[in-house]
Amino acid sequence: MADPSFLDWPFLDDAHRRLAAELEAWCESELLPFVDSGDLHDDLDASCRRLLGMLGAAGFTRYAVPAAYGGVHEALDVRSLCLIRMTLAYYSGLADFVFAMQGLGSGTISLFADDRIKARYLPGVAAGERCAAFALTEPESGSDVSATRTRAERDGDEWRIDGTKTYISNGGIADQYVVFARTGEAEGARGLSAFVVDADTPGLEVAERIDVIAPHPLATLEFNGCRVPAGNRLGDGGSGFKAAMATLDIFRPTVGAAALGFARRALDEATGRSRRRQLFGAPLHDLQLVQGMLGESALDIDASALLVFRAAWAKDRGQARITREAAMAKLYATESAQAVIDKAVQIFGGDGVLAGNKVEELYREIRALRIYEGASEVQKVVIARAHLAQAAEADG
Ligand code: COS
Repeated sequence: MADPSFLDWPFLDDAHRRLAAELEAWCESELLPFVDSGDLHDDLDASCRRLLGMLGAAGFTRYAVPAAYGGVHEALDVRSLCLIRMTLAYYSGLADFVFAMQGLGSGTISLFADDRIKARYLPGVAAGERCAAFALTEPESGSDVSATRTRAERDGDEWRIDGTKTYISNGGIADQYVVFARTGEAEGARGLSAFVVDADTPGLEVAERIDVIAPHPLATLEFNGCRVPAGNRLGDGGSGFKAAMATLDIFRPTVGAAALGFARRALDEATGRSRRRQLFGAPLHDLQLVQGMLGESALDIDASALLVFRAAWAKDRGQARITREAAMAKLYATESAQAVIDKAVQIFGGDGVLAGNKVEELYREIRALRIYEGASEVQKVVIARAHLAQAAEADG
């Protein structure tokens, strides 16, 4: 079992410790039997719906939404989101994915929509009855959000949306999408707006399902004359870029938390292997090179946890922007989890690359986290800009 001592750190309070214990027990009694049943990837869409139902019935999806609309905390509690992602990821990448998308997919609504839209879309997300998605990326704009080409034009009391979104998680199974489109208030970043679009809106089609190394529902969406009511715009016209960034600020630490969950599992697997496996007449962990790998991994895991829970705590205690802290948490936790998992595969030797071995699964699961919600290179730019801004401010 992974080291639980981080739960005593001052970033967390008793409610978090209770949540961690409750979730751990649920994972052992409910999630693990489902994951171990082995048919998780036979019908991916059905598994995701089943996991969503399970997470909803257990009350965990309520953490993805504010209390006024069926959630647990008055505002999204980032430490709870991180704890949940970290724990689910330890047991199942797919379970973590399903939970994460309820938060990211509805986050812009929670933060920026008016009460009527919140009341319409959030309670179903909290209950695990409506599946949410976040549609930002396009074929020509991933890291450069200001290059978004999808357009939304006002036509009477509706918006008409045209364009293509790709790599959309939950694409094809979501009930609702938060979509970012160019509304033309200005060039670049200042001319985008966010909308919520029901999945069954005429003019919205799933053009293609996308297969990736760690399978989860992913699709390209086409918007062709897709009309939504004027009231489905989230926030002011032209505020879409900032809304996307503010949403990502909250969810980037949770990506770090998921990476932490994968890394914790990998270290547990590697530790078990190094204690069981005999080499040169002694347990594998007697070899100093193996100790070096275990030591570096344990260090990386604690450093990641410190950055993840520092970012989450800063947001929860009311810091207006955690852009820098969130970028550091995501960057460090995802990059170091990749290294921890790679070492675990190495410690397993040939068995580590066998299809079906847990460390082989983790090796595939971790890769996308260094890319989605802002690639590692973007996080470095964000951190450097914040650093330079601080330096300029200090100089007056
Ligand atoms: N919160 C609120 N506002 C923010 C913000 C944040 N986190 N980050 C930037 N802004 C504001 C800026 O303050 C600026 O406001 P003003 O126009 O009033 O000055 C505006 O947004 C534009 O910011 P900036 O000039 O930094 O925009 P860039 O186009 O240079 O964007 C990066 C830079 C690369 C950092 C940004 O596009 C990004 O994070 N890209 C990655 C996107 C991503 O995560 N994609 C994955 C899709 S989801 S899987």
